[in-house]
Amino acid sequence: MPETALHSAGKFGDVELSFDDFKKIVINDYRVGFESRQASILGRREVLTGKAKFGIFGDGKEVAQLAMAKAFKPGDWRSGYYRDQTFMFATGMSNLKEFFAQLYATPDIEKDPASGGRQMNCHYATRFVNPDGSWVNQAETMNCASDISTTSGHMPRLLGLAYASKLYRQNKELEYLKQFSVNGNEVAFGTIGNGSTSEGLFFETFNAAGVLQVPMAISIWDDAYAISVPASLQTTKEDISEILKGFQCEEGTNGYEIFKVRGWDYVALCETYERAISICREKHVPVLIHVTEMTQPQGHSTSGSHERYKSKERLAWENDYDCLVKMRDWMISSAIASPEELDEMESEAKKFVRECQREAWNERADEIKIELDEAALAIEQLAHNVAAETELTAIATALRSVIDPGRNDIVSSIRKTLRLTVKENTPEKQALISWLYTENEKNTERYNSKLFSGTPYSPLNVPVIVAEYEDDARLIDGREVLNACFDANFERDKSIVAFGEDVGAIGDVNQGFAGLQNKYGDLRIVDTGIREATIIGQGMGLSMRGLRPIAEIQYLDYLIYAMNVISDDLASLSYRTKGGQKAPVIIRTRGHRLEGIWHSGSPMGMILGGMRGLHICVPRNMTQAAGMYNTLLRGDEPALVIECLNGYRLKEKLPANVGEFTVPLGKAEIMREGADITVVSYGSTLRIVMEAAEELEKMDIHIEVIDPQTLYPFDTDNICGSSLRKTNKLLVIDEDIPGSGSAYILQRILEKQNGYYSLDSQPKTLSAKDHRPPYGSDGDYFSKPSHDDVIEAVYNMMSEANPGKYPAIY
Ligand SMILES: Cc1ncc(C[n+]2csc(CCOP(=O)(O)OP(=O)(O)O)c2C)c(N)n1
Ligand SMILES: [Mg+2]
Repeated sequence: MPETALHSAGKFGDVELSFDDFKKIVINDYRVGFESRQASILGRREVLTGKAKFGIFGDGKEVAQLAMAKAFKPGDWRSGYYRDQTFMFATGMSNLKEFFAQLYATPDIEKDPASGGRQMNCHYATRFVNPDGSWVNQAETMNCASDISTTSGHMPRLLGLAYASKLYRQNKELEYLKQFSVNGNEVAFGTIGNGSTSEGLFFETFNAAGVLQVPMAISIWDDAYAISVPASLQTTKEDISEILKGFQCEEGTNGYEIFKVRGWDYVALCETYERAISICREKHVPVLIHVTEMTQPQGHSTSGSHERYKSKERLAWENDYDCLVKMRDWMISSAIASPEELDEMESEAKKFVRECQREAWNERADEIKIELDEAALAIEQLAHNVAAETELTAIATALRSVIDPGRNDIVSSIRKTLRLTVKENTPEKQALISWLYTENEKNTERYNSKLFSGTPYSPLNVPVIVAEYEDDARLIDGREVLNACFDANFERDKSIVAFGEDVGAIGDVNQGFAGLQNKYGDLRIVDTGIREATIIGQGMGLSMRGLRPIAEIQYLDYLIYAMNVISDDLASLSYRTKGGQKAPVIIRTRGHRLEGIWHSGSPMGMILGGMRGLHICVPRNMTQAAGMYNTLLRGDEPALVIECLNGYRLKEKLPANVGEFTVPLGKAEIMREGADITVVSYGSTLRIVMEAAEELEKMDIHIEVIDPQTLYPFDTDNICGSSLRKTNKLLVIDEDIPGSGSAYILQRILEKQNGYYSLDSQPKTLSAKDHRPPYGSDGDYFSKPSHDDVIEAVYNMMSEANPGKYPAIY
């Protein structure tokens, strides 16, 4: 096993301790570690006996986490993965009862504050949004960003959490934000498994933090495996800190301090963490702590057993080098505790863990039992007066005899009962239906709520302020409207920052930020490397710590490089914490149509399918975009704004209140009235539709053009559905592939807005071709909806309805 220490370890703690105090600390540490191990063992048993569905635990990783917890202070952050229960217990950010409540999927934030029963076990979070939507004082609390299951997916946000401390330390204008930082003295702690360092997100984050020099401390828990795949197939030289040596700071360079330490060596671990974290905290130098020789006493998870793929020798080694066994041996040989003392403490700890487990189980089971009894009784009462008495009695009996029942058993039994009594109508049945409605409401809150934070600070509650124009308002390039909007907002709110590729010195590739870095400084408007995933992570982390980032993705086509972070982490944050965390980052990008295969994308279907949990804004011009930024920067929910790539040089009038007027989200606008066909379009195609409308007018066809402006939320006042009541015909035009963004719009209008009932002909869509558009004007013409395509699509619908008046063109 590798064991070279790149840094020799320092002394144990700053404060001089008596041997008795020292003993107490160590014994307490061991107790926390031992309880954590018991929780893993018991947790696994609960899954194998069917009380919980899946289990993944931190056994074999306890001792390093005890050491890490010693270096963790109020104000600090953790962004980690599913092995960290010991750290969470040791810091007090979680406890055994919450551990079991989550294992049992208890849908209650009092019992599982991390996720309200939504996440698998060992997925941690602290709650930093109060129920009224305000922030808790993060400078005083220990903070844990919500875990996700996708390995390494939590790395990009770690960068942002660390970067916030850099901004809080270096930008004196932020001193008023006292509840988020004390002079940037916080460290963002990351943990990751050895196997997961093979992911691109790990390397992207690692490099970016080295460039930015932020207080980020990454611990790699190295157990030499990633499920069944050994280090030889994961990591060059089978040693991650060895290959990252080039990142080591040298005289006069930026970079990392890199440490390597064995996962069973309590003393070395405490010394290493103390030393590493003080460098990180004081100097804002990122550190890597590679913890080797870790084990997995129970294997990877409850899904399989490691005996299948680990050799006998490896398994024997894991037994011998179990970190708790080694710590125990060391405590005895150093006269810290006798075997008898430890035996006694261990047996008490076992009892305590068992009690916590029972309480967590009983609290959940008792609640369900009450509901189940009510439901079964209501079914039995209904059974007496209906034809299907025997079947209903059987349903009630079956429900009462379910072992470890869930709410699905209850609700499903009621729904089946209602199907069997579809032709009956008795007071008992009405009672059952109303019971179901009441429970459904509670279950919706338990299982379906908080996709968005939905607080009083939501952008949906931002007051509408209309754009005002002076009589002699200047006609300027669209990009200048945006530039004026950003300028006003940067002036107004010191917590706003913007960053991305080419955003700083040149003010973005289309000059929306031109001149603003000079005016507001390079802590507020700044260039980044080419690293889309961590640009989003950077935004996420900053926004979780009270700053207002605009994270720029240079072109919409490159959003794919950040989709994993946006979809897995950002979009699910509010939902998976049941509103306990929020990250109001604004993602700015530009797209739809310019040139060639990778600069003309309009993958709205991908976005709508993968980013539920963000507002999706598709402004038709830069003035509307500015109004949306004004709204979003005053709200507290994440959003994507897609500017029209071909619109920056088109002339627009400058509103007098360019930094103040707001465009409300979800409000569609009728761009042109007409009685023949409702045409719904957005973004770059909208202009083509408006031009086509002129020519169609000459052909005696009057289209009503509607711009939904935002795709999520979509037309909350049913403007599209109402328009259909007049025109009875619907055409949706966009430049995504067929059946993608346009299919979503159809679903909203036909199903949600009941538009189907107003139609007198088949609803149609006009989209781009199935492939991406080739380079050049011809490529565009033959791939994306053109002026001609729009006219013909509209005309053909009219022709189909009235061929006499509108004969086929060709
Ligand atoms: C992106 C992604 N790919 C694959 C998985 C499936 N998976 C879950 S854990 C795991 C192994 C992780 O190994 P390692 O990083 O070494 O952590 P360990 O479990 O050994 O502590 C894999 C492949 C996942 N959750 N996410
Ligand atoms: Mg591993």
